[in-house]
Amino acid sequence: MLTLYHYDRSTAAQRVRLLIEEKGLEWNSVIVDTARGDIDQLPDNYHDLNPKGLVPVVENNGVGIAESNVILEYLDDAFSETSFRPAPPEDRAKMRLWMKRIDDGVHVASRTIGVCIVNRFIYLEQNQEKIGKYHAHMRDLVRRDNDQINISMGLESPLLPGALKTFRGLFEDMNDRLMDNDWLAGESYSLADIALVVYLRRMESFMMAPLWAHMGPLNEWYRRIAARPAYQKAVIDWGDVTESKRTEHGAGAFEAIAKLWKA
Ligand SMILES: N[C@@H](CCC(=O)N[C@@H](CS)C(=O)NCC(=O)O)C(=O)O
Repeated sequence: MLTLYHYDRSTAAQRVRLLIEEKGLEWNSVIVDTARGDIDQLPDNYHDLNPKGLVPVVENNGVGIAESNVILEYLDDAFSETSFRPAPPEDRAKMRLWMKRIDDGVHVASRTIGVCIVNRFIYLEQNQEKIGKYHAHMRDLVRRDNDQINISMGLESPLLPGALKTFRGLFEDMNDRLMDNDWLAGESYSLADIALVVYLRRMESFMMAPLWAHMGPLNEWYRRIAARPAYQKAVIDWGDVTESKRTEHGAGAFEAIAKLWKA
C-alpha cells in the first residue's frame, strides 16, 4: 500500500494528500514533523528517501519518491483511473508552467513569510542548542541561510519584500486567468489547482486575506475547491498545530505586511 511521510500543516504534503483523497486511494500515514526545529523527529535513514530530509515522500512498490510536484505526476501516472491532467498537450504544458512557479520561488517565498511572521517565535522559544542542531543538519544550505536571516530579522528581513511580491504577482496572475476560466489550466480541475490552492490557506493563516479580498475570481476558485470533500479530508481534517500562533503573530504583523504588499 502507498505510504506518505508528512505532517499536518506542510503545504507540500497538503497538495499530495489532496490528490490522494481526490483519487480515493488507500494509504498509510507516517508523521515526520521536524518543523518546530526538532531534527530528532527524522527517522533513521530518512535521507535515503529524500536527501533534503523534507516531507512529503511517498513510498510505493518499495520505491520512495520526493518532491511534491513530482509526486503529484507520479500518482497520476501510477493510479490513472481518474486523471487530473488535461488531455490536450498545450493545456498540460500550461498546467506544468503553473506548477513550476512553486519550485521557481513560490515555495521558498512561503517559507520566508512564515518564518518572518511566526516560525521565528517558535524557534526562539525553543532550546537554542536544539535549534542549532536542527540548522546544522539542514542539507539545503540556502534554506538554512535564509532561515537564519529571517529568524534574526523577522519583519525587517531583506528577504521579506521579495517574498511578498512573489505572492502578490502569483495571486494577480491566478486572478487574471480565473476571470474567464474556471480552472488554472485547461477546462477541468487539474494538478495545477491542487498544487496551488494550499497557499491560499497558508497565507490566510497569517491573517493576510484582506490583501486579496478584492480578487473575486481567485476567492471564488478557492471557495469552490475548499468545498470539495477531498479538501476537507486532506487539509481541514489534518489541521495545524501552530494555528493559534499564526493567528496571533499574523494579526500583530498585519500593518507591516500590508505596507510591504502594497509597495
Ligand atoms: N520542494 C519540496 C519542498 C518540501 C518542503 O519544503 N517541505 C517542508 C514542509 S512544506 C518540510 O519538510 N519542512 C520540515 C522543516 O521545516 O523542518 C516539495 O515540494 O516537496
